[in-house]
Amino acid sequence: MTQEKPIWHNFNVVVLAGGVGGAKLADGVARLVAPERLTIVVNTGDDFEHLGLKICPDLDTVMYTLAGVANPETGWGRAQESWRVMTEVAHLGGPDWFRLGDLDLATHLVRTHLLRQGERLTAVTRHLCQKFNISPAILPMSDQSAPTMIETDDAVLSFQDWFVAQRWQPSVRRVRLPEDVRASGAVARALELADLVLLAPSNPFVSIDPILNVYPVREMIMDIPRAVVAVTPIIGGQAVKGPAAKMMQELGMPVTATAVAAYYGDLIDGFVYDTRDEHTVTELPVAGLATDTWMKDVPDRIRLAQEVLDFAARLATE
Ligand code: FO1
Repeated sequence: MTQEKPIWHNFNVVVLAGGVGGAKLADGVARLVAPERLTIVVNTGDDFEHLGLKICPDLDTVMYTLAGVANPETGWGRAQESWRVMTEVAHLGGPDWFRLGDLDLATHLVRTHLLRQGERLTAVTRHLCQKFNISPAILPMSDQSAPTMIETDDAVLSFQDWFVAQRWQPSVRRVRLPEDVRASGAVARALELADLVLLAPSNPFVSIDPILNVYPVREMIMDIPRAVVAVTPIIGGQAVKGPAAKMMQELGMPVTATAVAAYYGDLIDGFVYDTRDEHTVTELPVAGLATDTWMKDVPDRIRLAQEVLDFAARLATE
């Protein structure tokens, strides 16, 4: 008996992802969907220049996670890392608040080198992914710089200043996204062909919104795919890691999965939330799937990806 092909077998899938949580679901999807049918569009609002290097944290987190070389404790940076350069940078009085390991530095050096030669970020990312033997397309949301700024009670902070230097403690009044950023041609083409779009369990405000803010991503997602499904970043009223829950409070939202679904509004056809939150999910504005959304290991990533793809494909073929 041949293995029954899943209904999404011939679907083109686009995943919108930001940091660690998004990378884990993207990894699960990449283990199930044929590489030529999968595109991962990644937030670059966290990118910044540091020590003369162009740092792209979310692109690197997705790339390292799919390559199986991400640091398992932090989720960002490399596994089996060493810190000789950063230690010496500190001895020489350089900035060491943003921790760059020796292996990770190689990525930033090569990326910066290729960008200085005039290559676009999309091509540089493709080059790096080839070196890491990653087959699905990992695309920056844009080839333009699109810095996310964080408006707090006292100041407007750059993203990494707020997130790392100040450990995301200053309360957020507003997330400021740039006005005039355009999607790359590769992102537009992927969305034109998309049957399913998955919003990964990333921070809605600083990982997913920056991607939707790039013209014309939101408009294309409203029009084209047969189903759009978001996965909750909130489990049991908490964020798995990072500032999502704290930001929801500061932005005046209830810290619930339902509030995330309502936030995405009519952009999505379906919402995947955690069974731990089932008791709080009353009337959901879209189709809902309750499951264990906590990805502790690779089998979890694959299981969740399978359930999300099945759910999205059912919505697309109803
Ligand atoms: N996050 C931290 O909290 N502290 C760090 O020192 C740090 C270094 C770092 C280096 C490379 C990289 O790709 C990510 C790094 N991150 C660090 C995480 C990063 O700030 C976040 O991953 C994203 O910007 C938000 O998802």
